[in-house]
Amino acid sequence: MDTNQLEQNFDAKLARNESIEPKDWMPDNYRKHLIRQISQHAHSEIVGMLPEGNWITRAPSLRRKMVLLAKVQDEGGHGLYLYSAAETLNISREELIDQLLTGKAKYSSIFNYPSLTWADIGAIGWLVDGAAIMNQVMLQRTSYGPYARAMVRICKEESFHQRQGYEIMTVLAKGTAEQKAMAQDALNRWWWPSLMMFGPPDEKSPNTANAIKWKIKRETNDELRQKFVNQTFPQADIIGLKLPDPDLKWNESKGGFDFGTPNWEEFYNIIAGNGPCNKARISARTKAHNEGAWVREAANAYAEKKKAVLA
Ligand code: BYC
Repeated sequence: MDTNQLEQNFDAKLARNESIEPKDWMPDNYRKHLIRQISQHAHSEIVGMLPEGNWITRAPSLRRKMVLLAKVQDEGGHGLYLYSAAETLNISREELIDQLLTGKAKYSSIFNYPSLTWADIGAIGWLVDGAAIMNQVMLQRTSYGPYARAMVRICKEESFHQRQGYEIMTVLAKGTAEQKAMAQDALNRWWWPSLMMFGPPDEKSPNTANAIKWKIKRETNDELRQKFVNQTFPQADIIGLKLPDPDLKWNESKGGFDFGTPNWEEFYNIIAGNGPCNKARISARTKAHNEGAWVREAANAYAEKKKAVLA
């Protein structure tokens, strides 16, 4: 088949909502787009372990510590499913990790903020995992099969993460005046960065048009951000916290909230590597990678030996 026919087949598959699988023909730009998005997603999962890992030794009770440990381990697992999905697109794990550590690949802006108090762990679970699920639910129907399948399990685990965060916030918000103030302070600091997780406004998003055309994304950055605001307002209200946005107002005609504009200058500064924790995050990942070299060597040696025995 010539390229025209291959492209027609590819488009017809997408039109029938059939998934594209690793051995199927796909346009080179589709492959590149997916490698970029899936690997950035994988990097976000493993860098996302850092701000929360920061609180494992200081969790306020054994129960809290066990739950947080389980959550942080889940994030590591998500990274693994996603790196594996990216590898099916013909790129090696080494190359992907190298792109992260040398700053060629991005990871979510949200993980470049510090986690200052225990309430931040509640806010991260509630808002950051909440925003992640909002995005990932649609990704269960993304057009690339391995990515969609990874998302199914990730979404189930993220729902647990969101609930554990909301539960922490609920307990603090109903506790002493000091605890409630701590919860409100965490909400104030994490709210706007959570809205930025969805990416720049649609008219400033260079990748959205292709993502929608290829059914990689089923909803745009702005559509998802709007849904997230609509969902989160009542959750804050129920536990007596206030979203830190003076422009937040119910708009009957659109059936959703109007809300203020995130500080996009801060966002672009962070994704350029200049946020409060960018350097610390990459240096922690580099250290972990270097210290894990012997594990990779041992695993590879075992794999080689097994191959030789089976040959
Ligand atoms: N942070 O054209 P656009 C999680 C970049 S949660 C950093 O709109 P796209 C977790 C974008 O990459 C987070 N960079 O891009 C939760 C692009 O630059 P490049 C992970 C961002 O791809 C709790 C440029 O800005 N979730 O894992 O259509 C605990 C223009 O943007 C961000 C996902 O990754 C950002 N927030 O949309 C632990 C979901 N936003 O690549 C872990 C999958 C934009 O051209 N990813 N940029 O140099 C996506 O849905 C999309 O890739 C995005 C961006 C919504 C993130």
